[in-house]
Amino acid sequence: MQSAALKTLVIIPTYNEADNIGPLTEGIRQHAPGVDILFVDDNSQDGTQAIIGDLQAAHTGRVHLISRPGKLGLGTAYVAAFKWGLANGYDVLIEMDADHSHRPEDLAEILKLVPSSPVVIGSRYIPGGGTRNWSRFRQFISRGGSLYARTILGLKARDLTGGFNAWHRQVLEDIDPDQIRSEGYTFQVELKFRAHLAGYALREVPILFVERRAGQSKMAGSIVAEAIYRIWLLAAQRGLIERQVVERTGRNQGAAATVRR
Ligand SMILES: Nc1nc2c(ncn2[C@@H]2O[C@H](COP(=O)(O)OP(=O)(O)OP(=O)(O)O)[C@@H](O)[C@H]2O)c(=O)[nH]1
Ligand SMILES: [Mg+2]
Repeated sequence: MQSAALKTLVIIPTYNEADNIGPLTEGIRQHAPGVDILFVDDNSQDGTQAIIGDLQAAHTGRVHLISRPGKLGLGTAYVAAFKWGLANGYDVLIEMDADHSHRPEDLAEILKLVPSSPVVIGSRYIPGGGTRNWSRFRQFISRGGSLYARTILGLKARDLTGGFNAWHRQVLEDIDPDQIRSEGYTFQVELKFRAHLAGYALREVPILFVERRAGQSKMAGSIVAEAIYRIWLLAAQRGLIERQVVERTGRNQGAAATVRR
């Protein structure tokens, strides 16, 4: 299938990203003119929603907004957006951060692989990928986090915690993200773990992750501690998740792997 034929939605959760979303939208329109954009805003207090309103007026029918009453977290923002995208007939749903950490030029590279790959992961940790403006400590935490999750969960992909990923609608229908209870970085790990258990190959594309230009970082030590515990919880739930996948798809994992590559 040609990528032009695939109706594609880029999902961008926002919490106080007023300075970022205008330039980001322009960058996406330039590098990936075929995609629509869905913002999920959690009642930002810095005027983010007013700017989204301006963007909607400037790009009629191509920019959408889910407005939630308060800061409800990234995981539930993505779940709400996935449901909206599936209900509105999108074939491909892509996660992307608002703070310029994820570059529109890398979105274009991800889109090239989307027609042939049901799951495409933007990866900092394969050749050609990387991070810019990150402290050694932050790099250590992120690399260590992916290695830790890979080892415990038995996944081959190198960048498990990243949130710049593309999903064919069938994958999301098979893995039912609504079942996910993980938050923070583990939400991204659990999406990939579920897709793997459903038999999908996790195809990685190199990306350059750039530290946020504007706005406030929300990284905290408690997030790391939570991730360490939640990966073990996920490993313990492997059997349960496999049963959920079999119930939803009517096929076992081996059969799924054969069907889905
Ligand atoms: N809707 C919504 N968006 C959120 C929430 N928390 C973070 N975001 C957005 O999710 C994206 C990723 O969050 P970031 O805070 O950039 O997370 P990070 O990149 O891991 O860490 P820093 O950039 O260092 O803060 C950004 O676009 C945020 O605005 C939330 O609770 N709700
Ligand atoms: Mg960020």
